[in-house]
Amino acid sequence: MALLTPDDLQNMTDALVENDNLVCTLTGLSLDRLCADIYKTEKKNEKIAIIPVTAGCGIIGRFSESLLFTVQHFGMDGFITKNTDIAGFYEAVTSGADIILMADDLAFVAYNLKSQKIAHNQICTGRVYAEILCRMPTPDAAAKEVLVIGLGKVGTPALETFLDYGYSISVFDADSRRLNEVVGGSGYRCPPNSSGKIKKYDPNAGCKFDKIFEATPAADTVPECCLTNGSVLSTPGIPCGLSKTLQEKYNVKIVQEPLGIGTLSMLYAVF
Ligand code: NAD
Ligand code: 2YG
Ligand code: MG
Repeated sequence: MALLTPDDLQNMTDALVENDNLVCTLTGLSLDRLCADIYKTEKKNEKIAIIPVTAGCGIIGRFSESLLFTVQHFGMDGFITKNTDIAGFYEAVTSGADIILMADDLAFVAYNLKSQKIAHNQICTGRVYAEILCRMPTPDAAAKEVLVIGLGKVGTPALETFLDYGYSISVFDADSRRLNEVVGGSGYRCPPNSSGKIKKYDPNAGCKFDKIFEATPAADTVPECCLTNGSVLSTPGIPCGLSKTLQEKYNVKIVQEPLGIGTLSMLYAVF
């Protein structure tokens, strides 16, 4: 998994605020209300402990601080434990935390100590970025088309959301084995493709997409031929898959932020 760097998080506070405004313009809901509606949950003054974890590649500068900003920005009570790892877990529990947030190199989870609900960042991130596109008004039902680029641990759960909303999904992944698995409806976490709703993206077919989802660790993954004026790109992928030149040429609106949107989705999943 590509790990975040302190540089990725340098502007996350501004990015979270800007993305909240953009999501509100696109969907009519703030991120907070959107997540409440996705999971049908509400916050109830939960105390959220953020535990820095030293395992593997260790503490990432600005990671815990960005989580705390997210928690407080959306009106929740949070703190970063003074201790790390297991001592941090003990501190969180004995300080009366209701929910803990913690990440090592393989998993970033939210765990509700009272209800025992648990949420995984990759699943919740895929879901919320997909929901943003699904909740944008579509002129007619027949036009429920989306292009999904990147079919990994974030892109795959997004497919389920698009299927739930009745989308026809064009997919692309640089790994042809993964692409074939997903189109065939088999393999790791693949939603069944029984109704033929998931097809390979064919760049030669001339299809343009108003809605594009991207979750890859690569740049320049969104090809010019899929863009139309005013396309919306909802992308957790870091770095951004769309070049500045193409963004400006097609007036593409981009929902992208490195940590906070996915974290809010995780919290509502465990409220
Ligand atoms: P992953 O490795 O599980 O999946 C990435 C997929 O992208 C793979 O299937 C890979 O074959 C494909 N891919 C790689 N290069 C490609 C290219 N040039 N064109 C098309 N497909 C390509 O990774 P993941 O866990 O799904 O994460 C995807 C991205 O999302 C990463 O950049 C990760 O850091 C980021 N991420 C962001 C957030 C957030 O909150 N913004 C949260 C989680 C993950
Ligand atoms: O506590 C710390 O500071 C570190 N142990 C955090 C490690 C997080 C590693 N995970 C990632 O970098 C991400 N790919 C997952 C975070 C989701 C947002 N992109
Ligand atoms: Mg990318």
